[in-house]
Amino acid sequence: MQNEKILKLAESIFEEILKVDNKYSRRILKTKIEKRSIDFERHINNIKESFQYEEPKLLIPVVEELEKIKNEISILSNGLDKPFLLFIVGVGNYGKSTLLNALIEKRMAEIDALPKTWKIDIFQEREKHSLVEIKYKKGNIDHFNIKEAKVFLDKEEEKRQISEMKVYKEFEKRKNNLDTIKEKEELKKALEKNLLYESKVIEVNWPVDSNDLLKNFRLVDTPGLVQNLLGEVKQNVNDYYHKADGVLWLLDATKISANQSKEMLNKLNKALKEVGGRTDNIIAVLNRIDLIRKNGGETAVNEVLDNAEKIFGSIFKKIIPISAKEALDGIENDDIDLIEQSGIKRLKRSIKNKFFNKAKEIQVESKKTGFKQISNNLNKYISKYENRLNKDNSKRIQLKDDFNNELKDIKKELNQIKSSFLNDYKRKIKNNIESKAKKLILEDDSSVQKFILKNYILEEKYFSHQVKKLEKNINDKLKRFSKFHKKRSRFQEFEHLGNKEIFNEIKGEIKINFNSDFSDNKFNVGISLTFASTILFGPMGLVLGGIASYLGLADWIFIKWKLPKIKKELKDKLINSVSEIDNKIDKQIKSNIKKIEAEVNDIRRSSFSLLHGSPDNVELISKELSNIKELLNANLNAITIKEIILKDKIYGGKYEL
Ligand SMILES: Nc1nc2c(ncn2[C@@H]2O[C@H](COP(=O)(O)OP(=O)(O)OP(=O)(O)O)[C@@H](O)[C@H]2O)c(=O)[nH]1
Ligand SMILES: [Mg+2]
Repeated sequence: MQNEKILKLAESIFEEILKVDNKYSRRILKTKIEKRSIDFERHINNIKESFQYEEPKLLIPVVEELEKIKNEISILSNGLDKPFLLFIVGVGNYGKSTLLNALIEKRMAEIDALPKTWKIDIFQEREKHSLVEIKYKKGNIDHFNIKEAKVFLDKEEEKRQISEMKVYKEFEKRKNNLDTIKEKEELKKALEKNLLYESKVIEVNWPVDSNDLLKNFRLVDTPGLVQNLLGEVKQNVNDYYHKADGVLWLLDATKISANQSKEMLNKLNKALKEVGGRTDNIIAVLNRIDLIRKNGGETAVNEVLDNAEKIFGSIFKKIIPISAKEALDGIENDDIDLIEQSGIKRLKRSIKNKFFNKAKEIQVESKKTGFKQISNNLNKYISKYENRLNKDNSKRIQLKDDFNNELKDIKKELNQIKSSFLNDYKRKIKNNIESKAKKLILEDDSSVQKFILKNYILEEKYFSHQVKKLEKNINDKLKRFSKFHKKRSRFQEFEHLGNKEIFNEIKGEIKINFNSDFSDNKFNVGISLTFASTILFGPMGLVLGGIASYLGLADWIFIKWKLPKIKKELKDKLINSVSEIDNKIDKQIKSNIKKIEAEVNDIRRSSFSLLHGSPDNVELISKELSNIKELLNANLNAITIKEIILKDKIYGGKYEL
């Protein structure tokens, strides 16, 4: 009891220390994030090492995403040493870029430009040099001068747009050949995956001449609602919001309408929820106030502001009305009155008041939230892949079991078919020998003998026909079996699109082209050939040679003494031949089945490997993914007394306060 009390007291004292000394908590947070980043990398490398020689189509993007996130985590942690990162966010084209330009006092962010979703642009105080810094997903960095950077980024954007167009065109061209919505969705995904240009750039840092604000803040322009060519409206805020220390949330004054208040609030709540629901680091900005003023003067301005506060007051404590356009125009034309009227000064004051004094504290909190958000997103991403991996892996095991069982069954079935045919044949021929051998030996013309043997005893024509039927039956069964198992054993990235012809056409999509109808194999158990050579032209025929020497003997001796011998000879030959045939056919069936077995096993294994890497590594990959999830989920909160006591254990003894 006593101990617990002391522990609690110490803990609360420590929390106090953390509150007082921000630097301290930043260091702890940094150390924690960095340590996690190292572990993270180790797990990623373990996964990567498992598929050195393969390029598993579904796993590679996971690894790439993990690497990107690892890089983002380190950007996040490094951000703790940098000026406060202020994002300008808004779900429509409400003037974000215009406001950014007004705040940096220079027209740098493009106004009325197509929003770019694939990177974030950070505007910050010019340091020693004025080079633009471009950061890539993998963590590497390039430096360009402003002109070069613009050319480079424009090219990236152009590639993106051309590829979007391509996706759109291909989709339009192919969609009508598909029946279900799922197929269409998969086609979209397949086309995007194969044709969409993904820039490697994730962040661009633009150097700007310093001003009051930029001494302490870095500003970020973001795209608003984005509608892509396939008609999907996407709000990508979630992709970058975790990076923000603070946010200017733009609202459009011309869109504030008291009778749509519920709808507007719901929309905003939805957007906020997507970015973690945090509002304490947001300043709400009501833009385009000049248009309201122009139409209705100050009364209208006050009314709109009142309405905005009524609608959003539960979320934003304060809403600041401005005209970004007037601010920018004022700055560019040195029009002090216009600047004054625009409201930008008040906004700047609010930014300073809200963020400046507590900047470091807010930053620590924001980075923690950011880390949580990254973790949540990545968790979802990993879980989605894990589900697919588990599903495919169980399917693989099930397929293998099923196939092995069915192999036994088909072997048995073919064996039965073959045996029953040969048994019937034996019985029938034995009867023929019994009833017709006499006729054979009473004939002295060898060509007639041959005729009798062929047509009456061996019933050559009839059995040739029967054998052909048998052969076809067995071949067909093998073919069907092979086709069925090859087809179902193949794993495919896009399950619904299946083997649709349309999909195979997508360039570069299928590297190993499994024959699409799986009927390449011509099975041949070679029964008719084996049969003909062994029975019809073989040993049975040789018996005829022996018959000739009996000629000339008295009929009664011949019949009484020789006939049984001939019969026995024929029957023996028959039994031998049939068992020889039996063996030969058996061998043929077995070798065909073995071939099917090898092919099916190969299709199952290699198509699985194409998606997930070798089946032997599934366990390792699952383990590493859950390690990563665990790492992400672990609490990042400020250090607790427990952690201090156990610091050697937790930080491997290297941790220093
Ligand atoms: N009247 C008026 N127009 C504005 C104001 N702010 C921006 N605009 C205009 O609104 C249009 C869109 O402005 P942007 O700054 O490009 O808007 P954005 O939010 O960056 O848009 P996206 O990047 O497309 O999401 C431009 O034509 C601006 O001139 C304002 O305060 N008043
Ligand atoms: Mg913009």
